[in-house]
Amino acid sequence: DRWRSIDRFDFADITYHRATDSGAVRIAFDRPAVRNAFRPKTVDELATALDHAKRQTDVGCVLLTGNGPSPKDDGWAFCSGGDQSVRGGSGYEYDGDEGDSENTGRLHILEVQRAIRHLPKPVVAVVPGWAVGGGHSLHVVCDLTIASQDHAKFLQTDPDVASFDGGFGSAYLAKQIGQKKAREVFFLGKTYDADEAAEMGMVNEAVPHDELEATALEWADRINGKSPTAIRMLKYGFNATDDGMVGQQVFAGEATRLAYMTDEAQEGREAFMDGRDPEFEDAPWYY
Ligand code: 1HA
Repeated sequence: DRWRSIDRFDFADITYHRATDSGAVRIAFDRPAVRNAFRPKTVDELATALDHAKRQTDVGCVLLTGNGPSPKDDGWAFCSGGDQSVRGGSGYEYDGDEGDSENTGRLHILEVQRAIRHLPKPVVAVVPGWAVGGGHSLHVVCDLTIASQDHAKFLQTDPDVASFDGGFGSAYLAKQIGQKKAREVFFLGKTYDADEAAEMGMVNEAVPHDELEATALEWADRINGKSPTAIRMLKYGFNATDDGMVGQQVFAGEATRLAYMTDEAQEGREAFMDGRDPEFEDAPWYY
């Protein structure tokens, strides 16, 4: 009862909730029978929910998780990556007439990775069970990860199914846990529990399963208690060194927003609108 459903989107593959008493939203994969594998429709819905969450100026934290347990065998999952049953010749395909009219194979979970990366607020991966393949990469790209000590399992199967996330899923993982360990994750395909993943540095905290969501909400509350501008600038600052010109662009965009709030910026705009030369004499050259 700390959550109310956001029903306006009529999602089928995810659930989307807003905390009743804080600025947190909860986006959850809702395909527990297939360990929360994503198909193109799932990815579209995720993108829509993330975009909505981005636009809520009173929301400071997104919790990304997986619903469970599975009705089949009570198994828990965060996400098991791309749904292999709809993988076609060039990517993951819509069934029936949903989605693209051309219905080319899609790999647009990468767009969701970028949405998470660029979201102007922290995204916390809340991992109740399996985080596998493209699901593992999603937790990697999230700002923080909290995992169930009882059920969370981290596994990279990409090379088993002839797939590879050569971007955030591997290269950014190496920044988190080191090159040797990241190569072990992909090349050996071992399974790690929450405590091992925390020890490696790709999970922030392992907690008992029944404390997982409460702890995640507590983290969201902590984040929501901080300065939105400071958190946003920090997130983009952390990203910038790894994101090249795009990282600089995103960070600089926020600097531009701050600059727009100054008297100088008002004067620049007003001078143009008045058809006169701008007067910046009163603007200090800060040092
Ligand atoms: O790498 C990428 C990409 C890279 C670049 C750009 C885009 C990318 C997009 C996607 C991906 C990928 O995600 S590739 C990696 C795809 N995922 C996998 O290879 C994981 C496949 N699943 C498993 O290895 C295992 O199922 C598991 C470790 C997650 C769980 O094992 P467990 O607990 O023994 O359960 P299991 O019995 O295997 O699974 C339960 C049910 O869920 C099974 O169905 P059932 O027999 O009950 O009918 C199983 O088939 C189904 N299932 C699990 N994972 C998937 C799945 N069905 C479809 N796709 C899945 N990924």
